[in-house]
Amino acid sequence: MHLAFAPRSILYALVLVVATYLLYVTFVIDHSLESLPHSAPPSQQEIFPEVSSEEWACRADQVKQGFKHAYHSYEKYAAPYDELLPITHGKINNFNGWGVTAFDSLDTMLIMDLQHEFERALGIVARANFSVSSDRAFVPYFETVIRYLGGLLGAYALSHEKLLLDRADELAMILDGVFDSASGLPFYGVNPASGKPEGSELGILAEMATLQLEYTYLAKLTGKKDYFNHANNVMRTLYSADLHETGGMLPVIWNLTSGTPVDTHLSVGSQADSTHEYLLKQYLLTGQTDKASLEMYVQATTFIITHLLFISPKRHLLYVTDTIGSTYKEAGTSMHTFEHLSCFLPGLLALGAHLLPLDNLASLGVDILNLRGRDGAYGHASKGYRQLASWNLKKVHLWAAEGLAQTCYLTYADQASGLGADEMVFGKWSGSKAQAKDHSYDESYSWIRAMETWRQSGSRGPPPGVGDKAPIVHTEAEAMSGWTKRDYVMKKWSYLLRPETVESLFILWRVTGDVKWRHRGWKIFEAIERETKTPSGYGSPRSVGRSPAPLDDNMPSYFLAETLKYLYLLFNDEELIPLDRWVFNTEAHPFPVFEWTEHEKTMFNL
Ligand code: DMJ
Repeated sequence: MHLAFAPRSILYALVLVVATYLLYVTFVIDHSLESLPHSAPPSQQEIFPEVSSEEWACRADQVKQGFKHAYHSYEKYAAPYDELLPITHGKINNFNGWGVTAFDSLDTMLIMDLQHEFERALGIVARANFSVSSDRAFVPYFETVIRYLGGLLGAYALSHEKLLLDRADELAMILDGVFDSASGLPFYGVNPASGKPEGSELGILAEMATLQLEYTYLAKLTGKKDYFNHANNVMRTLYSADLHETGGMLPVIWNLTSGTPVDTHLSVGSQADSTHEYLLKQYLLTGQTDKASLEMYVQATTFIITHLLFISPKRHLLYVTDTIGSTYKEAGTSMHTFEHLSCFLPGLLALGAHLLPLDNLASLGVDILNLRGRDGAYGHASKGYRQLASWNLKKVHLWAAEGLAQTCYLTYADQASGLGADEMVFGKWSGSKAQAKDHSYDESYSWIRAMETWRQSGSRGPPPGVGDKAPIVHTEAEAMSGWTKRDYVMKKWSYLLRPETVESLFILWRVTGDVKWRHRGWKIFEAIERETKTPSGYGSPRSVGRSPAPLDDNMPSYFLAETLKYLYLLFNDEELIPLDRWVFNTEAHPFPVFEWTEHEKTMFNL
């Protein structure tokens, strides 16, 4: 039959077939990772020049000079206010008005051997009045703990300066009213004068469960049982929570009266990050004795590895994301956003792989299929636990760490400014509800699935997502013109002087000894110097896609507490703060690993 004479319905049918085929080619074949291990882009190692140990020492010194520039500017224009406004030479009280930059910087000064700055900062610490002005009725608990209390304790650990411990003890007592909930989990804030707690019955995971390291160390130093109990109560509450709905992962929102989770939104980045971090670090701080923390860490990382790690379509970049939804089914739906905040994860995984017998957890009495005595029964997630149980966990954690750290670094190296954006979206993700319900995308790009295919193929190449990749540099205009070869688009363009990526580079350098992590850190420091330095401090680039980058007028205290500290430690050859003897709190304040004495065990009912 000649086509021209075909009935209209046959023509429609043909058009339909062709259109379906085109859609299939665009959305299904393009998404399929069946051939992922074989089609992985070849490893494209960046070539870095030989650098002598004298040169690394000189680089460490340049970071120290950068710190001096930032802190001297703070002293000149802002102290004893909280933070410096580095463009207008101004000052701001945005964290209680007690001089947060001075408190947060104390132990960085000690590590960098800046004795004069330390002595001057002690004056600010001594004079700080732990109250609030009448226009602010309360202090935010989480930030006060990680920056002020953590800063005092880290500096005490390194100096044994009595004033620091006295003030830490005084501050913790002033904050104590925050625990006045039925569950004993802390409220959002507290009025330091009246002790009255502030905030709703609903708590955010990171804000209510990031105190264990600070309070446990403070209990060790003071012998006070109350501090121990606060930390212990948080850990026991997390441990006894029913997490079937979320596959064993701690969700973001909790009820402070009942001490139970109330949603299924899962995050590795904002609102959750430091709680996952403290599961491992609490175990390490207490001389590897708190088995409940270890089990929770294995559980959280198992869920993350099997449900929240994905690999991008063309460059095969490994990334970690969050989920949306209010039921478990939806909770399995990934958003494919990737936050700068999540870039602490590669460092954490590398630290755990380095210090834990992950390839022989049985030696510690831990069974991945029977975590918390629950027989691995985590609904839809159980398959993931069984899947991971068949792998060498030490290797998998280290591979994930290397792949994620490589991606975190590339999100800097890909930009015109050489700095990393605060948030990106990976893949062909539209963010629409319809796509959220389409699980085929998640299945196609799941890292653990790609790993299974890689294992079955017997490939000798690196696992999917692991191995070096070349940067693809785009200007802001290019990056805004739609989907690019980079596999991701920007969601938040700013670089807020954050530490997470250099933190992970530092840990990977210490753990693997591979100098590429140091070189990458140096490139980032060069970009910080080039793009963010002002005559009076360092500003925060509004768009990483531009060079020179337009700057916002703020210099967060964590830039001195964390970003510059980790960069200094990365370049310094002296192995200061060995990872097996010190644990960094989430604001990079180092606490020494310890063991409980028999007397303490009796006192704390251990
Ligand atoms: C820091 O204050 C801490 O690391 C916190 O846990 C979250 N991130 C900020 C800096 O990005």
